Amino acid sequence: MIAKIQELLEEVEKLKASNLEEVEALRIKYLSKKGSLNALMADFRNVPAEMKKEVGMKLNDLKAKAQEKIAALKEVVDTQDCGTDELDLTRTAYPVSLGTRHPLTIVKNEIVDIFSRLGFTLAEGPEIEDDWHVFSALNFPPEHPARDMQDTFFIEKDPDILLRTHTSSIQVRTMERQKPPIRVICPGRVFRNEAISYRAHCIFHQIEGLYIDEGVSFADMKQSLLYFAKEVFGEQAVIRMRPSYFPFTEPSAESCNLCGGKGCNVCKGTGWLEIMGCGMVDPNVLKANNIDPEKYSGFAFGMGIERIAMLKYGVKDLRLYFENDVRFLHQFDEAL
Ligand code: 2NL
Repeated sequence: MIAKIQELLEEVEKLKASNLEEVEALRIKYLSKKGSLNALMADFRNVPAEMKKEVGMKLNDLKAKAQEKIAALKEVVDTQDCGTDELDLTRTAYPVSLGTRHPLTIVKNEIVDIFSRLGFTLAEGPEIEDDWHVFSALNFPPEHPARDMQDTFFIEKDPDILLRTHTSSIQVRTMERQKPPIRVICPGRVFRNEAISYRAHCIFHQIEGLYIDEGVSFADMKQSLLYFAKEVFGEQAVIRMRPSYFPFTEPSAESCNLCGGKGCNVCKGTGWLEIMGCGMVDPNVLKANNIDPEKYSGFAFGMGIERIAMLKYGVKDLRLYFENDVRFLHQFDEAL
């Protein structure tokens, strides 16, 4: 069997054709239902079990090479045909298949759009940052674990240059440039020193929002985030807030969305899914950014775009977002 495969392989490699009819004849001879490759495939049944793996691999290889060779011959003949006087008016005018938006881009655009309807404007910033914009201006104490090499990718030490671990640095840069009222929505890539698995990656995407003005309250935050949940997950969505902790907000909360399905394994039977973190901007953060905490207050929130996209589309493995396998990406054509 192996000798036969080898023989066919050599034969296939030497194939020649000078027009489309000849290519088609070769295709029928080798690749059609009654072709020589299928005949070999039928013999595969009689190969002893211990040889099946080796023979199977060789057979697959032969099939791939034969398909490749015949496609290459067709390509050559096709281009040659173009050189003749005969114009093929039946060929597609634009044989370019269009790409689609990445699911994370679709979800990011949707979130930006929802908050823009609440008066938030888009802001972006650099991925390579300094200590001030990522940690110090956000009330991270000097000994906070996020400042450690284990959690953050440092490019240089003293002074620290690092890859941003959250997009809050964009809001800090906004506060540098602009006096309140401030209402910004900040999407971007962030980087953390984490082992890659189905639920974690060292590069992922976040979107954060910040609203600062006179008299901004926790109730304003709750209502804005409820509007957001209804827009993303549907009118039936309800939220609840659970106390949480972030260095840059006080009080802080996790906003959870009620999951519709009974026995859903994402919510582990509790019925609630954490969708984002949020809170009232800590007065220390306002002070560090030259905003008077006696006059102004604000709320901020942050969420992982991968997480929202996972909940929205039921994607179970985060790594799919980064592999760019078109069989995965094309499933989001409809969502455009
Ligand atoms: C999460 C939590 C959060 C913020 C981000 C923030 C930014 C400034 C001031 C205060 Cl400039 N807060 N951002 C606040 C609360 C939560 O993110 O779980 N992110 C994925």
